[in-house]
Amino acid sequence: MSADRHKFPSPADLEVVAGNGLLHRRVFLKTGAWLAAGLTSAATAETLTTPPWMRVPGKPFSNYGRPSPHEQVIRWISANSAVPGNGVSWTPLQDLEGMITPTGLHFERHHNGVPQIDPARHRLLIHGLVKRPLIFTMDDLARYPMRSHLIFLECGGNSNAGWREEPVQNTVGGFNGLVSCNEWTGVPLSILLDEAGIDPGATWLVAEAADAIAMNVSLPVAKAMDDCILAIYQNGEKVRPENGYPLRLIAPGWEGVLNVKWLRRLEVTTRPVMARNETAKYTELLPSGKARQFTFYMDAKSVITAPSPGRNLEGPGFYEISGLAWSGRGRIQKVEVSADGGGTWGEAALQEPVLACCFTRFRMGWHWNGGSAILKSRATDDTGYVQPERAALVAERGRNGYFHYNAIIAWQVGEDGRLHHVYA
Ligand SMILES: Nc1nc2c(c(=O)[nH]1)N[C@H]1C(S)=C(S)[C@@H](COP(=O)(O)O)O[C@H]1N2
Ligand SMILES: [Mo]
Repeated sequence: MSADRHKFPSPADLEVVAGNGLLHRRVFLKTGAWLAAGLTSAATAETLTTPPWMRVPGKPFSNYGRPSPHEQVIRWISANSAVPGNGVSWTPLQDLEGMITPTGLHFERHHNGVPQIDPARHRLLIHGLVKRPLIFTMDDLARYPMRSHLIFLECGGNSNAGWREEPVQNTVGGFNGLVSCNEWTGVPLSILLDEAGIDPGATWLVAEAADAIAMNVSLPVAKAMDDCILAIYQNGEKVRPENGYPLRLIAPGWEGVLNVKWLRRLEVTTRPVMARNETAKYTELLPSGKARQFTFYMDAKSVITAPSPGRNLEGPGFYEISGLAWSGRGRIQKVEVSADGGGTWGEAALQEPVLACCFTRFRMGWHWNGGSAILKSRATDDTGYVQPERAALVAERGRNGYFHYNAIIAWQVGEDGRLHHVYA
């Protein structure tokens, strides 16, 4: 970047919408503003030399594409060294743009490793309170009508470091990367349940997996009939082994744990099974002494991915603040951004498409004057729910929290352009 960057023009002709230099979203329509900001240096014909790769023919075709060797974006893994199949890997949200997570960078949470399933030997059983128990091969399932959902999937434990007394210092992905957004395609669960003929008194399903712990959870029949699918495809190709190959339950907008991977059995019943992942885990004591259980929905949340810790500023001037917002209860209605720690807010531009239970990319122009600043983003969904400040979340949920951390996240910008996570 040229030193011209520092000779930024007065932002007088740009509409400032909130304190500390936040610009109206119309700034994106005025491309001239970015040129005037000195992002481009003087162009002459000599600047374009002939690089070595223009002097020889390029490489031949490949059977399966891979990222450029110059791009080394990876999932960061944290697993139990004694049981390496138990742990997580985080999506590097700080390195990604747009709304789709590349399949190979979808976060992972396994309780007992990735089973190596032969699809020819995999079966799905639907039984319990049904007229006709059914068993399906993958070939059987492939003959049913399918539907796609472009949805985020978030672990209920995502961002749990936010509950700590001291703000965790990590990248956006290392802190919040147990969330990803993919297109999932498969058979609507309602079709299969209708075929089996569920007893009208049945209220729950127990979903069980073909991994080495036979992981299971309970799912209300109402959700199963509403919008769940049994996914066979992920971003257009067969579901990846680590994400549930060959068959995965998708429960849009609900905690990751409900989205059972390597699905092999659905038992229709009248009560939850009280599995480990709905009793010992995912149940939390509130200040009132009551416990929250079956907190299925992932509430509205947002995070600024650029700039962010590790993606620091290179000096005063114009920047685009960009981030992700999502809600398990519906569409994102607006995202507000603050550069003065929440004193004043401006509305960010939402990139289309804005879909229910899906990542929404937001963008906001910012003229950083080089002083210290605190950046925040605040999502509102179409139910009217507003992402809470941290103090409000802690007041409501107490100090026993581990799951469902969705508070507003604050990045402190120092005069050196470096960013840190703060509680502010
Ligand atoms: N069979 C099975 N399904 C599972 C899990 C698991 O360990 N085994 N983990 C659950 C949890 S806690 C989460 S957050 C999501 C993670 O999905 P992913 O690994 O595709 O990101 O899968 C859920 N489904
Ligand atoms: Mo999870």
